[in-house]
Amino acid sequence: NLVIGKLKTLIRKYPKPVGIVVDYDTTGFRARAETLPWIMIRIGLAASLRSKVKQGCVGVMITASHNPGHDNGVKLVDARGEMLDQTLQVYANNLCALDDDAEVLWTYLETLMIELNIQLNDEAIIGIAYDNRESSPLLASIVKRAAQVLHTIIMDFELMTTPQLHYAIHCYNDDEFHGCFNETGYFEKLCISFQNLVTMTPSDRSLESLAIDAANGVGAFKLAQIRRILEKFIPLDIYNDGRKGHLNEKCGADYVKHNQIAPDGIPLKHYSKFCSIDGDADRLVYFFIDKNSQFRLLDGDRFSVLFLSFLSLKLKEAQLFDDVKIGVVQTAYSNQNSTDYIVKIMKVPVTCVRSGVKYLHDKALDYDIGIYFEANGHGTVLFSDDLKMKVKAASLNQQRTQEQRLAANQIGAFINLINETVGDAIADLLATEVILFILNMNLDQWLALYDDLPQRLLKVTVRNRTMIQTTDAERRCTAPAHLQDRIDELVSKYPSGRAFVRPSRTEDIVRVYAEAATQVAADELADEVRKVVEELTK
Ligand code: 16G
Ligand code: ZN
Repeated sequence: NLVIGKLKTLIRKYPKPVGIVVDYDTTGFRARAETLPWIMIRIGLAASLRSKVKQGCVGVMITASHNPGHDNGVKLVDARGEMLDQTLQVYANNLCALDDDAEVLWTYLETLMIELNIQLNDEAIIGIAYDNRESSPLLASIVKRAAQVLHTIIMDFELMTTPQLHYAIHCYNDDEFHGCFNETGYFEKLCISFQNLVTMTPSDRSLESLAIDAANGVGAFKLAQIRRILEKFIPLDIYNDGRKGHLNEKCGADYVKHNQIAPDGIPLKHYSKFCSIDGDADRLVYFFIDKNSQFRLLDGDRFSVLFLSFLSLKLKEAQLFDDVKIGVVQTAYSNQNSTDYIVKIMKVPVTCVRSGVKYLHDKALDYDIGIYFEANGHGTVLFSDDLKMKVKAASLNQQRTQEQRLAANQIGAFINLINETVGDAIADLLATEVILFILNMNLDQWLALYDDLPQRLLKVTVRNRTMIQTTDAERRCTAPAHLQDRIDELVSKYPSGRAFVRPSRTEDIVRVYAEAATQVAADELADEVRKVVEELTK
């Protein structure tokens, strides 16, 4: 059997370390790069089977996002450009759990093929991309060789951001694109929509320079292309551009959000607005230094509010607002004041779901316009086909006033600018810039829309984090007994208090989150909750 022979060669070259256990969930695998080659064999096989089942192209992204440069990881992108379906997660995990033996793997693959009603010779096609880590090309080549064992066509996209790959897979499988994707198409989509939005807006102002911290990641190389194309419209100055600094080291969206400080490597004095993206360019945060020399952060919640403000205004101007179901999706980490602003001031519904992009994305599909952002800066906007048609019709309808048609055109161009497949830091930053331009707002004014409640996030190490179980979008605990009652009791002592506890899915720890009217109170509440968690998990 040829397949077994080829698998044997791969396994011999990249053996599975003894006793290792891994878990693929919606966030993919992530670990020290040198521990990953054997996993890439399983990923290549799983991706190939998935493609045969879906009769479409699936994607494999090699990246560890905001983790340090010595780590790496892998994520599968499903045939519509979205995150992986749950059943495939099970297969990927099963493949990893099996003995490191070609015959054992093959037996399982055969069972799966019968179960999934596919054949070894069925067509399979996968697109592989990677970020700029040193370990990435080798890991990608292992995925490729393993997939080829199951007769798979490979599209080698090489260096790309995670959202670019999602978009590429979407295009490949969408009839409208005739199964083709090239990077120029992606850049054109973003830049042309951006230019359209700027030129169609009557204004004698021009866009101010934006200083971008690119985390020394793959985004820097892609942004350099966008910068050239958009030169005449907006000066984009790229720092931490991967030429000397280390990936995600004292820079990038996660570092800035987590530590609430400016990244290294960016001249703070020279600009009035800054943003940071993460290592694979799917997260974005903005920041600036205010007149009191204070660092001020604009995180994911702020994008929800800004995008919503823009879209509701334009829907109203286009006389479309009343026909459209618009909603925002957040997680428990979203600041309560952002939720209150959206619900009470903007009168738009907010749904809270458990953290993990997939859960936000799925919920956002319930709306004509579903805006979702995690507080960490990952998010996008989804538009229903029906909404797209209405907007198009409104922009062409000669019976409408010029103002109404302009607003519809602006919404149309905005839809085109957004990467609907997944949060895309580059698309999101262009969207943010153009909204600020159209609404004539600076970062101060954006920040002043509402004040964040002070918050505190703590990590608690416990014996076994699975002892903590949650419900209600991770906002309440169902185990261990009495934990929730004790948290409720503590929270009731603090004005505007809110706190929750959840086990992390990416680290072996429990996270405690608290909010209250003052920073001292938020710190104290978080600390008291931490003590209760420690006591009840002993
Ligand atoms: C992953 C998720 C992110 C989530 C985080 C929670 C994706 C692509 N990423 O990074 O959305 O916020 O996990 O991590 O789904 P935690 O369970 O350690 O708090
Ligand atoms: Zn990322």
